[in-house]
Amino acid sequence: MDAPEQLDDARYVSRLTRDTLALILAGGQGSRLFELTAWRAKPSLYFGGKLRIIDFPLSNCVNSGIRRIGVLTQYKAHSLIRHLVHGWTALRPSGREFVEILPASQRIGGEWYRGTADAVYQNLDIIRTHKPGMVLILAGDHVYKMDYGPLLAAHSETGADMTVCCIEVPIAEAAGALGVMTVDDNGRVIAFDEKPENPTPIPGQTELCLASMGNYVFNTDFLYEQVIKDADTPGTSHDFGRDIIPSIINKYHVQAYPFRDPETGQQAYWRDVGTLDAFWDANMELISVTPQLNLYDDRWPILSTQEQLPPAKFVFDDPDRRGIAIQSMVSAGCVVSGARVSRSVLFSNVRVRSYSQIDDSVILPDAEIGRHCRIRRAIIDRGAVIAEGTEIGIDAEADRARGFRVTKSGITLVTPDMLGQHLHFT
Ligand code: ADQ
Ligand code: ADP
Repeated sequence: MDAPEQLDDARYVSRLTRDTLALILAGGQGSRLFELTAWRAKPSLYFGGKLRIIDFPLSNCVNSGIRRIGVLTQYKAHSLIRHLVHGWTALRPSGREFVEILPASQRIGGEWYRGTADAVYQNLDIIRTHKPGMVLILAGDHVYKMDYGPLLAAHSETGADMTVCCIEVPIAEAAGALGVMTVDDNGRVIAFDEKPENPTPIPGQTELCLASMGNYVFNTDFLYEQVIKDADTPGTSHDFGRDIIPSIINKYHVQAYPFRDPETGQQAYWRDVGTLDAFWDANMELISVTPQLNLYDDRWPILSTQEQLPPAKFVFDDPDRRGIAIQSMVSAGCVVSGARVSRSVLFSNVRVRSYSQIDDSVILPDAEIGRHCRIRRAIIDRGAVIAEGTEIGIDAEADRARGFRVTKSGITLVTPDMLGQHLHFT
């Protein structure tokens, strides 16, 4: 018979979540999002009408019972830090419960974070003060709902030194974009290639490979050893996927944890909104009748910081000027007056004026659409003021000629910079 103390450890996931420190890596650039990340880091990108991408890993932590969280920031962090300070860092801060911002600040030597492993290395003294039993390292730039409890339980049960979360993805999607692994019959990682051009398929499958989600569990002492060793190794890029995982799989126990939908056991929802098309698609998916990502599930709420705003308003004062939105998500503070919005996502405080029509578009907060505009298949960035009579997404060549960015699949991005406008803060 096990001693009661041991039984507790084995049985209660909450023991593990309480003993874990989560570090969310939020310093990445997101260069394939072009002007949408010209002034903000990818984790700070807006998503789903009310949220920012960082709200997903943060909410996942809180919902999983992990209440000690550090967010590592670097690239264009102003909007991200503002969001964290307004909403997250105020969450009952205490020694056992906090969201702490860990910006690159040349705390060791004169370098900014040289890579993901270096970002952790440069905060080792801070991590040590929290004395976690395990460290959960999370990418800050993916949209998904995941209970990290079963992951920590699996890590602890397999006795691994490190566990890598993985998901089955089409080979074409992973090629050059994601870390790809091969596992043995026990789920132990036996090969790992960072962003290979020709990913190794899952045995017996030709189309799918096992990709890393960029989420890792480490036993704390093992993490310390590895990042210290990496910091002193010449020629490394100080990256978990590129350097650390490939260097340890033969010597240590690295386990894969397949992320599946807990209810169906099938492929879970996980999106890397790394391109403008993926960003547009992922937002558009939400307006379908039953999207795979349910934002209305109060058992797993995605928390965020919200301004106090009045309700969305639809002004309909004359049969020619019907202010309506159909098959759309419209956030608080919006006013759709005498205009028609369909299959679109309107973030907070958007104004749409009379005789305009918006279809299949994602309109970020504070944008203003003047009268007689026609907008389709577009992303309008925060605060952009679209002048009366503007057409966007109708003629790609005309859009490009005006300096807008049109993707291969025909999504048009318009930002305040492209319109020669300076952001004003509301
Ligand atoms: P990428 O996402 O391409 O691949 P990377 O650019 O290192 O890897 O970003 C990982 C995370 O760290 C992101 O959330 C990013 O914001 C953040 N980040 C990047 N550089 C940082 C820095 N200097 N300081 C702080 N944070 C930083 C990784 C893995 C792959 C895996 C994919 C899944 O390397 O193996 O498949 O994530 O998307
Ligand atoms: P978000 O919309 O993500 O909240 P912010 O509006 O907070 O982003 O802007 C992010 C940062 O980028 C701020 O520091 C802001 O001053 C800066 N910024 C945005 N647009 C411009 C611009 N055109 N020129 C200079 N700085 C800009």
